[in-house]
Amino acid sequence: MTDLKPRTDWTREEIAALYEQTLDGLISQALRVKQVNWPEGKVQKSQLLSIKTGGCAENCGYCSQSAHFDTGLKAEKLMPLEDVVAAAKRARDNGADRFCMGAAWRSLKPRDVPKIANMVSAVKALGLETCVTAGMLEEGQAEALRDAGLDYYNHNLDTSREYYDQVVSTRTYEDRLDTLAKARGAGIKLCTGGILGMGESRADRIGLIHELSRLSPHPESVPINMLVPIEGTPLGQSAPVSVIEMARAIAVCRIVFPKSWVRLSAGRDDMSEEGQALCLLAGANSIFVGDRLLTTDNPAIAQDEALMDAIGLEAASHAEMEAGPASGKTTLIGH
Ligand code: SAM
Ligand code: DTB
Ligand code: SF4
Repeated sequence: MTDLKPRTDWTREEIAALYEQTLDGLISQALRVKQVNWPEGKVQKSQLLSIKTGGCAENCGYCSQSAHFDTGLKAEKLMPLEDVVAAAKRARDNGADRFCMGAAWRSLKPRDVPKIANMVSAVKALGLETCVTAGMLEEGQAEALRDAGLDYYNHNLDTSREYYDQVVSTRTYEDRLDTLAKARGAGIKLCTGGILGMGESRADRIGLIHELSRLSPHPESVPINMLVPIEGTPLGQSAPVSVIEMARAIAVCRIVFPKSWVRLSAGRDDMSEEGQALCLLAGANSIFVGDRLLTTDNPAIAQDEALMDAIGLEAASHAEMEAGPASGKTTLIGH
């Protein structure tokens, strides 16, 4: 370990070597990185709200909200501002520090930008960090959202470049990278990660982490989702991924993204307490709280509190969250 900047020049082979070592070797390496960069070891809490549900033009094979599949989900209009604010207040009461507003859109329409901007400003005024995920961005839209107070834009790469067309065919990997560049260009922090359990190989998981590691600077937030299988979608019958594989991917992310929040995202409701504990011990330092994600369930707050107590993990305060990783020290692994 040396004091150097997070690396954006990882090779796939180096990431594969991290991923494929023994689990105790991998986790102990991830823990060293965590201790240097996140000495407080606190867990950041985000809460999601689906502000525009269903009827999406994209055909993401995992998603309950695509208009291409019959998942039984009713499409809804954009939620009124006051309902969003009320939900954000509840999230703050739940101890969340970041509020993530998700819209089932292929891309953000010019007419919706002022509406989303108003939501961002109102949520920011509650003292919460703001995050939006609303599909592809066009020129100038990221700047408008930034000016409204947007901290993060979520836009997941989901899987490797090679496996991408097995998951979605209505857009390309390059489209995804282009929107990430637009958000970054406006000075918005990036939240981007992927999903495990879509029938991809381990090489695809390594490929995803490699693509994410090439983003410079690194995404500030890296969500790792376990597929929540949705009946009626092409991926609804996928074989579940093991929690040990989730822990491996998270530990590799901890090492490769030493200064990013690595989130154990969707899928916790299908995991045992022990499984979640393993992923947190492997280096995840962020979770979604509240009993709903976008359209599926998440563990209840009381359950999460019991889990945190059992492991002895504390929630990060707003100030600690804004301060981010320990300054001055950076960890370089692999040299
Ligand atoms: N439409 C926007 C987009 O695709 O960027 C935002 C909403 S979309 C639901 C946000 C992310 O949630 C997806 O990129 C995907 O990674 C994750 N996601 C969606 N459905 C999921 C599922 N069933 N299981 C796990 N993750 C899922
Ligand atoms: C992310 O990586 N996962 C979140 C958030 N970012 C937008 C969404 C998870 C959605 C899980 C399925 C659902 O609730 O519809
Ligand atoms: Fe639409 Fe996003 Fe769902 Fe894809 S993941 S179908 S873009 S809401």
